[in-house]
Amino acid sequence: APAPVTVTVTGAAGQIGYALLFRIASGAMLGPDVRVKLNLLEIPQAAQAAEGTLLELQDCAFPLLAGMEVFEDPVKAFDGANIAMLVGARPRGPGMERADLLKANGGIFSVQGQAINAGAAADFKAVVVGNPANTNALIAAAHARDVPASRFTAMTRLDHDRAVAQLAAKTGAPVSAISNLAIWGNHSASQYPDITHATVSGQPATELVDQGWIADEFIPRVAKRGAEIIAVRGGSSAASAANAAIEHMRLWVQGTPAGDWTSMAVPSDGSYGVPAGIVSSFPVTTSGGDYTIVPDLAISEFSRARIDASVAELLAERDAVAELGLF
Ligand code: NAX
Repeated sequence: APAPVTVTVTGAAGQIGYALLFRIASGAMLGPDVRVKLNLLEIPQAAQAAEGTLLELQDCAFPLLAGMEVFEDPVKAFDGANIAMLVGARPRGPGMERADLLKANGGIFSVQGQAINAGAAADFKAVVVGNPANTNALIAAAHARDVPASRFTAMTRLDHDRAVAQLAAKTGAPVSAISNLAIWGNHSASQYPDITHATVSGQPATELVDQGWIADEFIPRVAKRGAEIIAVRGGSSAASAANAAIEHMRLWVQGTPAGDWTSMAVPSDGSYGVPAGIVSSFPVTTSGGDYTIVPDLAISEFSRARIDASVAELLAERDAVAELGLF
């Protein structure tokens, strides 16, 4: 049998980590024939809780789970890693300034970038879930000099799935009938969920909904869905975020279906006027473990303004971390 795939999960004792690990071990991410080894990275205060999760993983007797270990040292946790799910991050506390948040997370992701550089596998791939996800990916990539920056991506698949679900609910179509929806920009309230290329059972989505709904209901609902979940559930999105992280990586490794794409925040190559280097969400197709930004889409004036606004926010985040010496 081929060697198991080593998957490093940071923030393993957190709520997303708890929703993520069991599904990875069950084969939901890499497929029913691929054995996995789970490396759980946590901070010392949470390492014991992560050990408890290991006991539960053991009790599942997953046939695909070839090994598992908890680490507090990033260098050990990323040694030989093929895949990293970078979930652990410093949340914004009460009274915390934005610069403090960027600084705390910059500290985490620069150290992890260096650890990845030191020992990750040649086919290494990372998805950053921990916020500010796009900028954390930028920082990690900058500190992993020998790893192509393209291997550091950030998650906007949750936004993508939220948008698909809202469009399905509005049109009365099943989610499986919807394709070619895209998220552009930052994983933040400035993101642009774009249905101008989307189809519902083959029909252009823009023929089924009006512009007022798109601008005044759909876009804000998707962009602020995280806050809605907190308000209703009393806690931030966990299982849906874990599901999206699995989908992000599953599609990257196993490929997007013919005729459709996914949304991923990836280092820009200058496509669509997004300055090269910043990690911004695009529609991408994947094949053979590589991704390609979907080329040559027509961008409406409305779309252009929304993309530019979110990109401006990403540039401001980049400048802020550059000022802090983190990038
Ligand atoms: P939790 O606070 O439940 O868990 C975070 C875990 O990370 C904790 O166990 C903590 O000990 C650990 N951690 C902190 N620093 C670490 C480090 N240096 N190394 C390893 N582990 C470390 O948060 P949870 O709800 O699981 O959310 C995790 C992150 O996902 C947050 O940053 C959150 O903002 C972000 N989200 C991102 C989403 C996205 O779409 N990109 C959506 C969901 C989520 O809000």
